[in-house]
Amino acid sequence: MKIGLIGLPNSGKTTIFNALTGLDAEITGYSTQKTEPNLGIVEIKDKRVTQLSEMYEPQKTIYATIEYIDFAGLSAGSGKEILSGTLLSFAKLTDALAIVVRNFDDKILNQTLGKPDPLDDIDKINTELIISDLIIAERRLEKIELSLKRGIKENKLIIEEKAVKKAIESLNKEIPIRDIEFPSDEEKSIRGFQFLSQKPLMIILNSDEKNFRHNSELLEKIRNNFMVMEFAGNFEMELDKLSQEEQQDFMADMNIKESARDRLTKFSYELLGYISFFTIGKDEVRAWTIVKGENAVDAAGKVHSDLARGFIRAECFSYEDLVRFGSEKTLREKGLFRLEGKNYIVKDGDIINIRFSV
Ligand SMILES: Nc1nc2c(ncn2[C@@H]2O[C@H](COP(=O)(O)OP(=O)(O)O)[C@@H](O)[C@H]2O)c(=O)[nH]1
Ligand SMILES: [Mg+2]
Repeated sequence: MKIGLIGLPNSGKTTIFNALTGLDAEITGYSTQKTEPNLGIVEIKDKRVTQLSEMYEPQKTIYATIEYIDFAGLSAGSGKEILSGTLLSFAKLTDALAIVVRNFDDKILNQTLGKPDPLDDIDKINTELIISDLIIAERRLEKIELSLKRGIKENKLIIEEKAVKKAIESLNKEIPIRDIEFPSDEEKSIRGFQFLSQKPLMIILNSDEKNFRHNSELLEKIRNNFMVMEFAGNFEMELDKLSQEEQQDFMADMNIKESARDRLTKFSYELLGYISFFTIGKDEVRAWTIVKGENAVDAAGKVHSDLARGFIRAECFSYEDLVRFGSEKTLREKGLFRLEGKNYIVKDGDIINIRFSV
């Protein structure tokens, strides 16, 4: 899963990126010369995977990962193409975007940018995303219309024209593409554009150590429109550099129950509707990510396209049951070891082995 951190300059994107990845990317401190994004991959230390690894002692244990992309150079109101080509190409690769907003006082930032105004900043960034999409959509519409004028009356093109027009109409009213309901053929026709305002979006309120946990009113307001979580960016970045023990002490002081990394992981799964299933064996114990509602064939396809193509049955039991009863043998005796067909909807924590033949 790939999450892109975007936001106004000096909102704390890189600080939060460091807190999430444990990396040490340069904090620009008021200047934003850098335009290359920072990239960091984090293993999701799902305790269930660790436990399965202890039980099966495989040669390899593979956790799911989240990749964070910290974008520099997105600034509001520049009036031209805000996202440069490189940035846009990276942003397109993301599964979701997280807008980092400044909710901390800083003498110099207060003088140059004004006092923190999270709601206004969220508006500004959303407008930027909408403008970026509008430029792309309008360009595409011109091309489509040109083709239609030249007499190319392909059905595909006509469907796409409808979708793009709908998108432009909403964007002009500042409605993100995410909020438009397209018939599935229209949705498919524009999927390739990877419109930014279509991506699942969350807000990270980057608060001061001092006001952290005292922003419930503000959070409520943001929550009216977006999924939001609060970080104490600087504090949590520093925290990551300490020993495990010290971290625990400081977190207890701040009444933080889980690390920034763990909180954002859970939150991202929720935002994207993702769940986990596992494959086990002597060679490998591995976590896989799937969208809630996907079936056994979809799960098979995550592991290998051959498994989906030649799918026969899924042997399946739950992690909870395995831990409760201790062995696959007992699960079989209890009837908890199931054989599921193509339409079986995968549940979080399922342990799956695909029977297939190609
Ligand atoms: N007080 C405070 N300052 C922060 C916090 N997060 C970032 N900063 C400061 O804000 C400035 C910009 O941070 P940076 O992470 O480089 O922002 P970016 O431009 O969005 O990547 C730096 O001087 C940071 O030290 C925070 O949570 N609290
Ligand atoms: Mg930065």
